[in-house]
Amino acid sequence: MRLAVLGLALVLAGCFPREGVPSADLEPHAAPSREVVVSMKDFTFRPDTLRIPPGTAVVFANQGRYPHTATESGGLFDSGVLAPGERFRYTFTLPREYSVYCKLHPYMVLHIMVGP
Ligand SMILES: [Cu+2]
Repeated sequence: MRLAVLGLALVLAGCFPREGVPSADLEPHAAPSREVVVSMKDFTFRPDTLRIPPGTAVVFANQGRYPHTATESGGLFDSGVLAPGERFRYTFTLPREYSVYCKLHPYMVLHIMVGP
């Protein structure tokens, strides 16, 4: 029991800034960043529908065994060919609906709704 209390105290102590080191004031206006991973595997985007707040970064991760692309249908972005294991990241800022597909397998489609 005493060890557990000591452990907790150490964990709590680690949460407080060290003397002389600025902490939370470094970036007072920075919004918390958010990231969502979409996997490209078995010829589908997973998940295939996303609802995210503006400012969210989506990481398209090819976790399959074949190359894929993450291409926005309106030409906003195109990952180029992603080999297995490669990733592409895009931050969605404008609130609207987006359609992302794979150029190599156009039946692979992902719908993204950016909004509150
Ligand atoms: Cu593909």
